[in-house]
Amino acid sequence: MTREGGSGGGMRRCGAALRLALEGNIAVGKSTFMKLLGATFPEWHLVTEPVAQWRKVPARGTAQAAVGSTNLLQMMYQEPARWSYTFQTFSFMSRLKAMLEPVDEPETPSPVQVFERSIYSDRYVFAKNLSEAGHLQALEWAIYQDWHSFLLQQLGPRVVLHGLLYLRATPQTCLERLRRRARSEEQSIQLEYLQQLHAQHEHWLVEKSTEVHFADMKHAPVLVLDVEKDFEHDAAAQGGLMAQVETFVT
Ligand code: DGT
Repeated sequence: MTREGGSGGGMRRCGAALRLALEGNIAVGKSTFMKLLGATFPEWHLVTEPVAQWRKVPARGTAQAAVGSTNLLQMMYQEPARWSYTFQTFSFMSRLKAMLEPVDEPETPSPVQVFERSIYSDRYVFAKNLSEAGHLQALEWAIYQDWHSFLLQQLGPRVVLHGLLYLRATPQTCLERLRRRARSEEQSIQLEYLQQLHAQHEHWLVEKSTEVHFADMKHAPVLVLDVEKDFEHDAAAQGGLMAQVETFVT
């Protein structure tokens, strides 16, 4: 475990909830980890990723209206050059809405909020990678970055995260977990794609070589959690991971 960019005990912001994002490669185990967080810290507020929304985009006013919805996730994997920009606008918006939604009753504020992925991995992992792979045109990438920077600047404190939890495993291990869960849209995913996404996470969260354009997020502390060994059915491993998270937030 390494913790970078923060000093012990300095994360809590003047009474407001501590806001964290859970990051990591496809199929690394984020959903399982969210469930574990929920069981360990029942007073925390957890926001899962809106992947279901991307698989069922309401088709009002489109040619697909008759079937009721569109599977944008599938379209993005089948025809990345055509649908990546559309996908990134939709995934960004769903992530932003999740972040801006008021979550707490005023009398019972949760001490910690955890979001599964964020508007930051949207840009610094996925959109950046799609641009480098040639699936986002230079113009699309420029437009994406322009509105991303503008919106974050405008929203300021409302989109600041106080820390990032990075679940880390090798791309090979992620591929094995991905094949085991067999989500239909992901059948075409190859090891190379997971290697690219792994590298993007490492540049952003460990090497800090990705330029982050929002000043308040440049130095967000990162907790790197090694999940190479499967933790789903291993109580000791789960206890170790939760202890690291607890130390990170206190
Ligand atoms: P987990 O619980 O660690 O197994 O996580 P997953 O795989 O359920 O969740 P995630 O976020 O890694 O990805 C869900 C699917 O959506 C996966 O096929 C990757 C894709 N995806 C997620 N975010 C983005 C994005 O911003 N852009 C693109 N192009 N794909 C994304």
